[in-house]
Amino acid sequence: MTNIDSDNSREWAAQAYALLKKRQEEQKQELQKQEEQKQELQKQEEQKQELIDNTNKEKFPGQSKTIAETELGEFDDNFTWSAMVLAAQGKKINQISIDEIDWLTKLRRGLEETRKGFVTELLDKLGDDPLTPESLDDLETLLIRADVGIDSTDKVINSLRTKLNEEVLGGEAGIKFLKKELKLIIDKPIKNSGTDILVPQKGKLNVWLLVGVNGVGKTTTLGKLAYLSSKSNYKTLIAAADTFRAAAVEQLKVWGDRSNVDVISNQSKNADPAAVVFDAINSAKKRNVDLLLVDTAGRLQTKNNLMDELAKIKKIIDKKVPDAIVESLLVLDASQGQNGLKQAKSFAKSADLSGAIITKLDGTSRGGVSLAVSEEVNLPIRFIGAGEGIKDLRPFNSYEFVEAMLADK
Ligand SMILES: Nc1nc2c(ncn2[C@@H]2O[C@H](COP(=O)(O)OP(=O)(O)OP(=O)(O)O)[C@@H](O)[C@H]2O)c(=O)[nH]1
Ligand SMILES: [Mg+2]
Repeated sequence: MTNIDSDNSREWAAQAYALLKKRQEEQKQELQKQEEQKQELQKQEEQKQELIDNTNKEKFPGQSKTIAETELGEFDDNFTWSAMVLAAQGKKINQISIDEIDWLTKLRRGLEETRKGFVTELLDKLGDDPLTPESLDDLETLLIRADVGIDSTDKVINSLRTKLNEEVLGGEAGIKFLKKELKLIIDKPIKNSGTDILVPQKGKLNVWLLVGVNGVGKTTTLGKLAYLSSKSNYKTLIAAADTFRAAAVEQLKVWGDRSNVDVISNQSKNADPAAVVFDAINSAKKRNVDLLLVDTAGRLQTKNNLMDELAKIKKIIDKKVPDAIVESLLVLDASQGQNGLKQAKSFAKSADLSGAIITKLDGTSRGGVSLAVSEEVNLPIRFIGAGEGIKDLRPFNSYEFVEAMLADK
């Protein structure tokens, strides 16, 4: 990546910042103008109708549902770093958005604890000296401590060792090589899947099942996905197939409401999750839906029940829409570290998974578990979540992830 300390980089970032600031001002003015026009129209309508009733509110819907625009923060080191990460991926100055900068800042901040665990320590240990076999031993310990997993760690350390036999590596070159190796590990299952970024295929019904143990963030992630999907103009629908937890439907409806996406549910006690999915598919077909997001239960009486239920849901989908594109996405809470990895392995054995979503990357020291999931469970990571807000989920980008995990400042 470009060195963010260089004058050129700062100058580039400063220009990007000025451009975003200007764009934000223009947007604010435009919004204000629209708001004034709306109010003016509303006033005229009210004057026309002697009877002022609630119908006026219905004519101007959506105000409470509008998700606030992200505010441009300070021009600081976070901004410069984020702008540089985007620039290194070929983004031009006028292609950068505040949302992207905001996300990268969050990701970098979120991975701070993971980073503190090893990069900072590693850099302290290395200083400017070349890497030695002893520093590799330190690195090995640090990687294991960051929950990168034994297999991934072995792979990285072996590559570094081979490299050290060939040439002398200084601290900075060592970090660069390390980033490359970590990226290779995360990218492998993504490359193998043949799909770099998971998006719904147009013209077909796409069904994404969110599965995982209780409390990992399935419902929250589904809410964020509904927002991303509808914002990207995919016709989206939610199926509330967690019928085990009483409050699950209400929780989903709140998310559905925020992104204007309907929720298909059955509130009767002990409703059959597969029956909810059945209804949702009918509805999806009628409405020409692109993406049906299915929330599933994280806890049932026994683990076998959970797997049986998922199998039943899948069977219904296969039967009703054999040409649907089905994705079973395992949601994993990064803060659970190796425990999360165990869950992933056990789910992968019983449920036919096609990808993983890593959540709660904000404020955990165990972000390295993402590498273990890629290496040991061979699952492509599709999205990552770093916060409880509706915008705190993004398609997974291995370059950004590794840069954030190893950012040296
Ligand atoms: N900090 C943080 N919290 C999150 C994130 N994703 C989810 N959460 C929180 O984790 C808690 C559990 O989230 P849910 O979405 O209800 O988890 P679930 O997997 O649906 O849980 P069950 O339905 O009980 O199985 C909630 O308090 C969420 O706000 C995240 O990326 N960051
Ligand atoms: Mg849930």
